[in-house]
Amino acid sequence: MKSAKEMEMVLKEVCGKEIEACTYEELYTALLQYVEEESREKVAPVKGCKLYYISAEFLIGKLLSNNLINLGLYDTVKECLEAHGKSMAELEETEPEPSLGNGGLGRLAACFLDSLATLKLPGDGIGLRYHCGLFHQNFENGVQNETPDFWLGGHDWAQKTEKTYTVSLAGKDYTARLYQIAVTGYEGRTNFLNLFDLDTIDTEIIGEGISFDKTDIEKNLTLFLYPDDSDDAGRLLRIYQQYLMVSAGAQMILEECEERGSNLHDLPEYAAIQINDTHPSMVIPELIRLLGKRGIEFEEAARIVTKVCAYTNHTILAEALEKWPRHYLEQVVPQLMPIIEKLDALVRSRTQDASTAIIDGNQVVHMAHMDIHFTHSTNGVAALHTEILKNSELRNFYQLYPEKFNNKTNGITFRRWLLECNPELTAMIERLIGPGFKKDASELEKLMNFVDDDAVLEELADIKRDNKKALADWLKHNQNVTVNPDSMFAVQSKRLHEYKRQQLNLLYLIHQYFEIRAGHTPAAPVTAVFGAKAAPAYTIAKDIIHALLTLSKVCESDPEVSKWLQIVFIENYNVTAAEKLIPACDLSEQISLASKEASGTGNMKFMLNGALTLGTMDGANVEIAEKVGEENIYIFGQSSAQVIRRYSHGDYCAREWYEIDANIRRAINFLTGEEMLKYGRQEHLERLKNELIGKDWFQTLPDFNAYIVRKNQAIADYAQDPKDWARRALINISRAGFFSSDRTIAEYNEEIWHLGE
Ligand code: 26V
Repeated sequence: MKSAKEMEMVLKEVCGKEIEACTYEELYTALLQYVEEESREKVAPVKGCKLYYISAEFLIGKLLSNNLINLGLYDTVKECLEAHGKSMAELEETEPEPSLGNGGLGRLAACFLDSLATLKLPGDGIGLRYHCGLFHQNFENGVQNETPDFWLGGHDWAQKTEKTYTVSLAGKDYTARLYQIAVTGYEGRTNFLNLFDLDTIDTEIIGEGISFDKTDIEKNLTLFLYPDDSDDAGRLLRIYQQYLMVSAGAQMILEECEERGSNLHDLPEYAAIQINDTHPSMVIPELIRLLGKRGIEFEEAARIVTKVCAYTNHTILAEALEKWPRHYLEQVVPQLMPIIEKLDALVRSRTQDASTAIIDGNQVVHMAHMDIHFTHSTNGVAALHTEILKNSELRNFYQLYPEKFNNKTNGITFRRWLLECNPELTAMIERLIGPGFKKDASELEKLMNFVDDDAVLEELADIKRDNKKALADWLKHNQNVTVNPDSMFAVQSKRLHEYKRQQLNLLYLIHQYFEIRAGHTPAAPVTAVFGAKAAPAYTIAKDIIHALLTLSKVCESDPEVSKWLQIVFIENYNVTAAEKLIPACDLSEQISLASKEASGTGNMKFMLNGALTLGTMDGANVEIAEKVGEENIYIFGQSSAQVIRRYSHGDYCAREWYEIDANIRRAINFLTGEEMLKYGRQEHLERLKNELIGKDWFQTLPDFNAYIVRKNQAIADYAQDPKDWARRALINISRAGFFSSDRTIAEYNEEIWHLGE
């Protein structure tokens, strides 16, 4: 362990001058280089089986502080910088956030890499080096606007290597180059995130906003994550991207295993591959193809690949379960089509059930079907989700292969989502129960000894107050909005999607607007905070953003209402923003339509940071409720069984609810009333109103009144008994241990991967 003095020597040497004389940019670069070297020291040779986690997304967040924490250097560096008048916070601002992911699926992959390295398990990530990643969001006149996020350019963590692989796309050869980001665990080993890219990518082809020529593969292949797929060219581009990732990845895996002594017939002893959702599914036929080229005949290759690969399902939403018209694959990856056909024939020899075919009667290729047939494990990401897969969505597959199905409830890394983002709370916990919880999260349970300790509860409340103040300062600095840290912070931050039901929150806020104007003020002032990006082509999602931004102005301009209710929308919500927002939250909004949110992981982050959850019995909320007990969570709404029944009967009629219920009618009509039209756009608001009355596919209206009651109960409890609120927050923290991704990864390893050292 280095002292601050030694750290000073290191920095001075790398920068070639006194720390005082360095810019933050220079210090950042020096530290990046230093951390890189320290991380490399922890690279260990692999014995036995190694994991390859293939994923289209890795939402890793900024790396400097995280790596310093994991290397045990954070306090030393901070002390050293402060001794020379430099601030860690300003240093952190110089680092761009890597734009390699979109939401929970990508963040989960990043948490998993941290836990693998922390548990000293050999496990690398495989993905793509997107030049602009997901778009940058800003609001212009109340509307989401998308621009490219040029996060590359300065000094970044991905090191260019000399390793390249040839990948054939539509019959033409391209050279995929490997870049590597070192992933250092907390007191653990160093693994790598392997990212592939082409040398020929050209950001100059980006035109207005995030538009570009989708057919110019050589220049565009890794420009953006999830390019707009509303046309053929966009959908083909997705397949091009996916194949680049899996073909280069599969070649790298085989090369590594052969170097370590595999004869490829014994590949399952050397490699485990986890397929993160369906985006990397083509790795199955690609591996079979590559094994074939090395002389292994088809049936054996299919058996080997089935043993090596495992698949994780992250959603039951039909539109997210990828399926491609056969002619797309014939165009982009003609070399895979004969293999996919043979796999389909093999399936048909196993079962008569046409619903499980890989290629259906309409010549559409179902990627998830291929995954389930030709991997040895299919897992859901929370207990309820896995049950729904087994009993509803994937029932026919479960009947075929009951032994393949298993649950792995998601988790989050406590290093980033507690140690890094909430140092004050971390220090308090450490003082009370010692440092063991950092590596064994179940030790948080020891905090239960303090739930009746007034001094501890007061301290916890003070920490929350400080974090709210810090968020308020950050919002002032970044968006020039002023919020009241003495109000209750109710936060809904996640991708914008109708199933997540930001529109339910919107209707509640309209309801509150009416109530306040009628003199029925809430028990405490409330700040409703949102963070959400909408997919650029998802019209209704963008309309919901517009309605919230418009309502925010309506509330702000009304002096009666603004005393009690403020709506804040964080621009460009990302990992960096989440790290500020989550520690400052009082009430965590997890209000998806039951059955639709596979797990959620934000729910876990908020709980760990001492927020109480207001949620439906969906995803991991169910397990959170089980852990904390019903008095320490606010549950409302229809059950998943009720929702599934309603869908299967097809008898939900939003208009009936609208016509019968005056509260619902009042809130929905307000969308196009004069207050809203004063600031908002009629076309957007009208479309949303019509959607809610005419369709409401995610059943917002049946849960509306229950949501109002539960939320107002939470606000009243918060206002009336702050000490009891703190007590319940502490119970939530102490019961959060289960949701550590270390636990999740240990389960994957014991039941699926069986990794070596
Ligand atoms: C699908 C699609 C479809 C086309 C547009 C772009 C796009 C991007 C991502 C996906 C995959 C959706 C699956 C997903 O992100 N699931 C989330 O996974 C989290 C980690 O398991 C889980 O906590 C969330 O509940 C689940 O929604």
